[in-house]
Amino acid sequence: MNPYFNEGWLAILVLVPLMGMAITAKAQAPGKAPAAGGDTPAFLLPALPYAQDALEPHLSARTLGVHYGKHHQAYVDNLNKLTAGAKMAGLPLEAIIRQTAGKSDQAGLFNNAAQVWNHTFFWKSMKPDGGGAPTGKLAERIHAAFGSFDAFKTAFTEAAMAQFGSGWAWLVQEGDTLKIVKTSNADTPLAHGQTALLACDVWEHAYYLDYQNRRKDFVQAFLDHLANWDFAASQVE
Ligand code: MN3
Repeated sequence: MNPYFNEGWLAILVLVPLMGMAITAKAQAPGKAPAAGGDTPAFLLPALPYAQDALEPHLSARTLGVHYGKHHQAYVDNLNKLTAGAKMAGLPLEAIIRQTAGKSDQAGLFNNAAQVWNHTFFWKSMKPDGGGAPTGKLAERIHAAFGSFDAFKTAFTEAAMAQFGSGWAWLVQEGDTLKIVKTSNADTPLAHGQTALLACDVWEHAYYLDYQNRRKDFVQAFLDHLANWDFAASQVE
């Protein structure tokens, strides 16, 4: 009697049903529970407004790849986990941020929702060949609020440097006035009744691969080469 004959048939007898189960399981996974709305997450990572290498040499593709592809994506993923099956999942991001702001029992939800919003705003606050000075009405309002554009730049840099640890520097509109504010961690002007015009992320992950501990050089590059003043002007109310 040939022992290989028996083993071969044994293998076929065991493997064929297993393969069938695998194929069936694979075919069922993507379409499971279509009646419940499928697996489409409530919040998606918005597309970057430019290519990942478009801000070089001031911000590298490596920095943008990690910052957008890992950090921003993680905030989106966490937000989806935290809102899964909850009523909040159906609300606009801004409403979640306003509803959870200042509530210590909802800090996780606030932090992730606000960071999704802050980063989307930050990408729009930059553009290739940005920087320079604003024009038109925004320029007039900056002069009225800070005395000159140079004075604005000095004050914005000081705010970015004075933010101890992780956070953000912002140009905001509050009523009829423009202000520079800094916020800690995920905190955002949205939670304080202010309208954000321009954002600079000063978490170390925003600049460390390119500038290491030289936050001031990063802020300078942001103002001189990246700031998108057309976007800022479009946000003025
Ligand atoms: Mn960041």
